[in-house]
Amino acid sequence: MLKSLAEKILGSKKPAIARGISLVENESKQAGELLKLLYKHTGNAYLIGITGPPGAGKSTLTNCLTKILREKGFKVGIICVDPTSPFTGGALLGDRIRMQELGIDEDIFIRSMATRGSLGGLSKKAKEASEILDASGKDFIILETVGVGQSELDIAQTADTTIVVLVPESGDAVQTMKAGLMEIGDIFVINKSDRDGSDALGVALRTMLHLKMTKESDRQIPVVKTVASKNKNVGELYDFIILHKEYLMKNGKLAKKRKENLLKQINLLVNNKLENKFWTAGKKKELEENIEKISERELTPYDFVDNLFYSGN
Ligand SMILES: Nc1nc2c(ncn2[C@@H]2O[C@H](COP(=O)(O)OP(=O)(O)O)[C@@H](O)[C@H]2O)c(=O)[nH]1
Ligand SMILES: [Mg+2]
Repeated sequence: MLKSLAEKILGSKKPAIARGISLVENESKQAGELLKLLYKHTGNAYLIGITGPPGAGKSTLTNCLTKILREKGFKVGIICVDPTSPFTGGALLGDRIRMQELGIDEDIFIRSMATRGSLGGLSKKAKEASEILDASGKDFIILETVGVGQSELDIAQTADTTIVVLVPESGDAVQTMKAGLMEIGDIFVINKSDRDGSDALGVALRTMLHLKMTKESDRQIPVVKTVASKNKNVGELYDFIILHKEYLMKNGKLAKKRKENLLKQINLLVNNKLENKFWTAGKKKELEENIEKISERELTPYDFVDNLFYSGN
């Protein structure tokens, strides 16, 4: 059963890809088995992360980029993780229409993972979903995430090229730094540059990036001004993505980056497994029974945890 699903995914069958991603999303036991069957067929897709504040134009940019990638003959997978504007349920009408437009193309697979599970879980699921798309033969996978919390940063960091999207009204560059976005961007986009303030943001960003570059990188991080809603300058953004890809592929940087990501992924898998194994029903019950005592200072959390490790439960 799973074997035939895996084969259909490898054959790029849309319903099979959808089913595979659903297994991952629902944290089904079969998901792990499916990912094992697919793993040796992954590693061929190039992962683009697009992150930034809600409403910055990430989805609009993703659409423009996808069109360019399709014109070049590439197959594209898209995963959107946006808890602030879920596609389903209370979805934005524009987003839904765009998804339908792209979804018609046999060689585009688009999926939103906004509504289920905890955020921490979402980054793991998004990574797993991208493995399914990778195995299905997509050349490029775009991971669109809202850059507001750590887990979104985690998702962005699993990408080969991370694009940080800012808008003039999203405030000054200092805020970007605070949100940790400065650290993860391989390319910066100032979208909505049809609005006031984009020049000032551009200057501030370039100054900060220049300082950063002299400290830690041999590559100048580009800043691209776009108007995604008018498809302006997205071609330039595409060129910068390809340049970054070539930069990484020279000197084995891409392999090194992916290996580092693998180490992080394995660490997470171990932590998850340990945690699940550790918290047996008996141990959960012990915690429930003792939390009052600990809270009343009759028992220290340290002794409690020490005992928990040696209890037979
Ligand atoms: N003025 C202007 N509006 C834009 C631009 N790009 C996107 N928008 C609009 O901004 C809104 C939010 O865009 P969306 O792509 O959904 O943002 P996301 O939340 O980052 O995915 C939509 O109404 C878009 O039409 C732009 O470059 N200029
Ligand atoms: Mg969006």
